[in-house]
Amino acid sequence: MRLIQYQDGVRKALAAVTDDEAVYALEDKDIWALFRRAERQGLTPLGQINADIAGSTPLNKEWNSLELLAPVDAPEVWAAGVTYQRSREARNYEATGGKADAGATFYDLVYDAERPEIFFKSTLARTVGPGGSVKLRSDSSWQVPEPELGLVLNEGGDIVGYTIGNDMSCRDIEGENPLYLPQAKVWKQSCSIGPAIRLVEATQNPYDLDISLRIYRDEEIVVDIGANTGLLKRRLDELVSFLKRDNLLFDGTVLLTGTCLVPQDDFTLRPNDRIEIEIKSIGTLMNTVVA
Ligand code: DO4
Ligand code: MG
Repeated sequence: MRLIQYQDGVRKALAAVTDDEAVYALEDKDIWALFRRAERQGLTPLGQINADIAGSTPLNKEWNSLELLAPVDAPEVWAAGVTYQRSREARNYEATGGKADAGATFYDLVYDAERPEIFFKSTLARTVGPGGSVKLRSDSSWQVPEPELGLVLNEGGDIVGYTIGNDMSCRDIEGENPLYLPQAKVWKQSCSIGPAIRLVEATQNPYDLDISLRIYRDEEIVVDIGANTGLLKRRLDELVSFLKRDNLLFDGTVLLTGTCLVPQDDFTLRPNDRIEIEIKSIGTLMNTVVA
């Protein structure tokens, strides 16, 4: 079971999407209202949704044809880095210009350290949803999407569901100096989340999700790669425990868990590229690139 938000006339609406892709409008204004209603009824969120949709009629529409919005209004998006060997290799390539004998880098150290890399990625105003445009920075010539599993947290730091995130990144800016990380990661429309949230209780195993990245340019596919979250070096609760330590979380804080997919090193995004990131049990997050 997944939850989506969509524009229904002038109002933002919440709906449940079943595993057979049927869409049921829900009465709650957002997932938090649904969770509170479930709690009052002594039900889990999934139990509440199943009770709501039993005997009701699904919308006569494919969910992807709705005007989808980010599935949660995330006040903040944080991100973990170098949580996959593939990211470690790519960061080392940027930082050393591809020299294999450069010695241990910060990235090698953080990959093995007890404390993970966690950085501030985005705010509500900087984050776009499915179908939205992600922007390129004007002062970078090496930019890529980073497809990541996203954890949707409540204010207590519990993982309530999983979504997909795109941690847009400038490889040249970060490679020049790791202290430039905030500029390599945070700008207007540099983060995207969606298209749905899969409820925790409806997720079999978050450590076994195939994730794929496709990039289309003039309708030709120019990047087509995939990996699996089973390659994650860390546990999800370990990442959350570092994020929430002495910190303030909100209902809807999203934590991206790092990328396992990096396009070939000579690839950079261009305006009008179409990015598709897919995790089958969540959906496909599609965004177009603008200058
Ligand atoms: O160190 C930079 C961040 C790496 C990152 O965003 C990732 O591994 O996904
Ligand atoms: Mg990343």
